[in-house]
Amino acid sequence: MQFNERAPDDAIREERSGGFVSTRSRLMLAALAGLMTLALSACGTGDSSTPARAADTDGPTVAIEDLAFAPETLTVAAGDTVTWVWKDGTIAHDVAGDDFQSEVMSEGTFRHRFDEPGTFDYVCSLHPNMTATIEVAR
Ligand SMILES: [Cu+2]
Repeated sequence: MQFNERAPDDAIREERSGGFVSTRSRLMLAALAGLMTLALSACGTGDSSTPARAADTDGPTVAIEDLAFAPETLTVAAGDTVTWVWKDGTIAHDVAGDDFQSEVMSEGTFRHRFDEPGTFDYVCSLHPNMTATIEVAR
């Protein structure tokens, strides 16, 4: 009777009051299991159709690795906070824009909120060929 342990209590009670034929019970349990699977997959679909919620939680991110910013161009919405994550071992970098500037460092993160729509170019001041852009959409 292992399947009983996995069924909700309500389902078990219903089964016991309504029937006594074990085959019928098993069929109903199978049907219940099918419904639960459907419900679970419906939930999964709902989650994946709302990526904006996950983005709100985690925020847009730029990795600093291999002497480059990745992605080189990142598009965000006005009001988004971008997080740069240092992932280049012991190589030090910074994030230098017109109105945002991180420390020179080799680990950790830097965050800046972009309130105004526009195109914001920035570089690493230690490696001027490390150029990248934040595009802030409306
Ligand atoms: Cu650099």
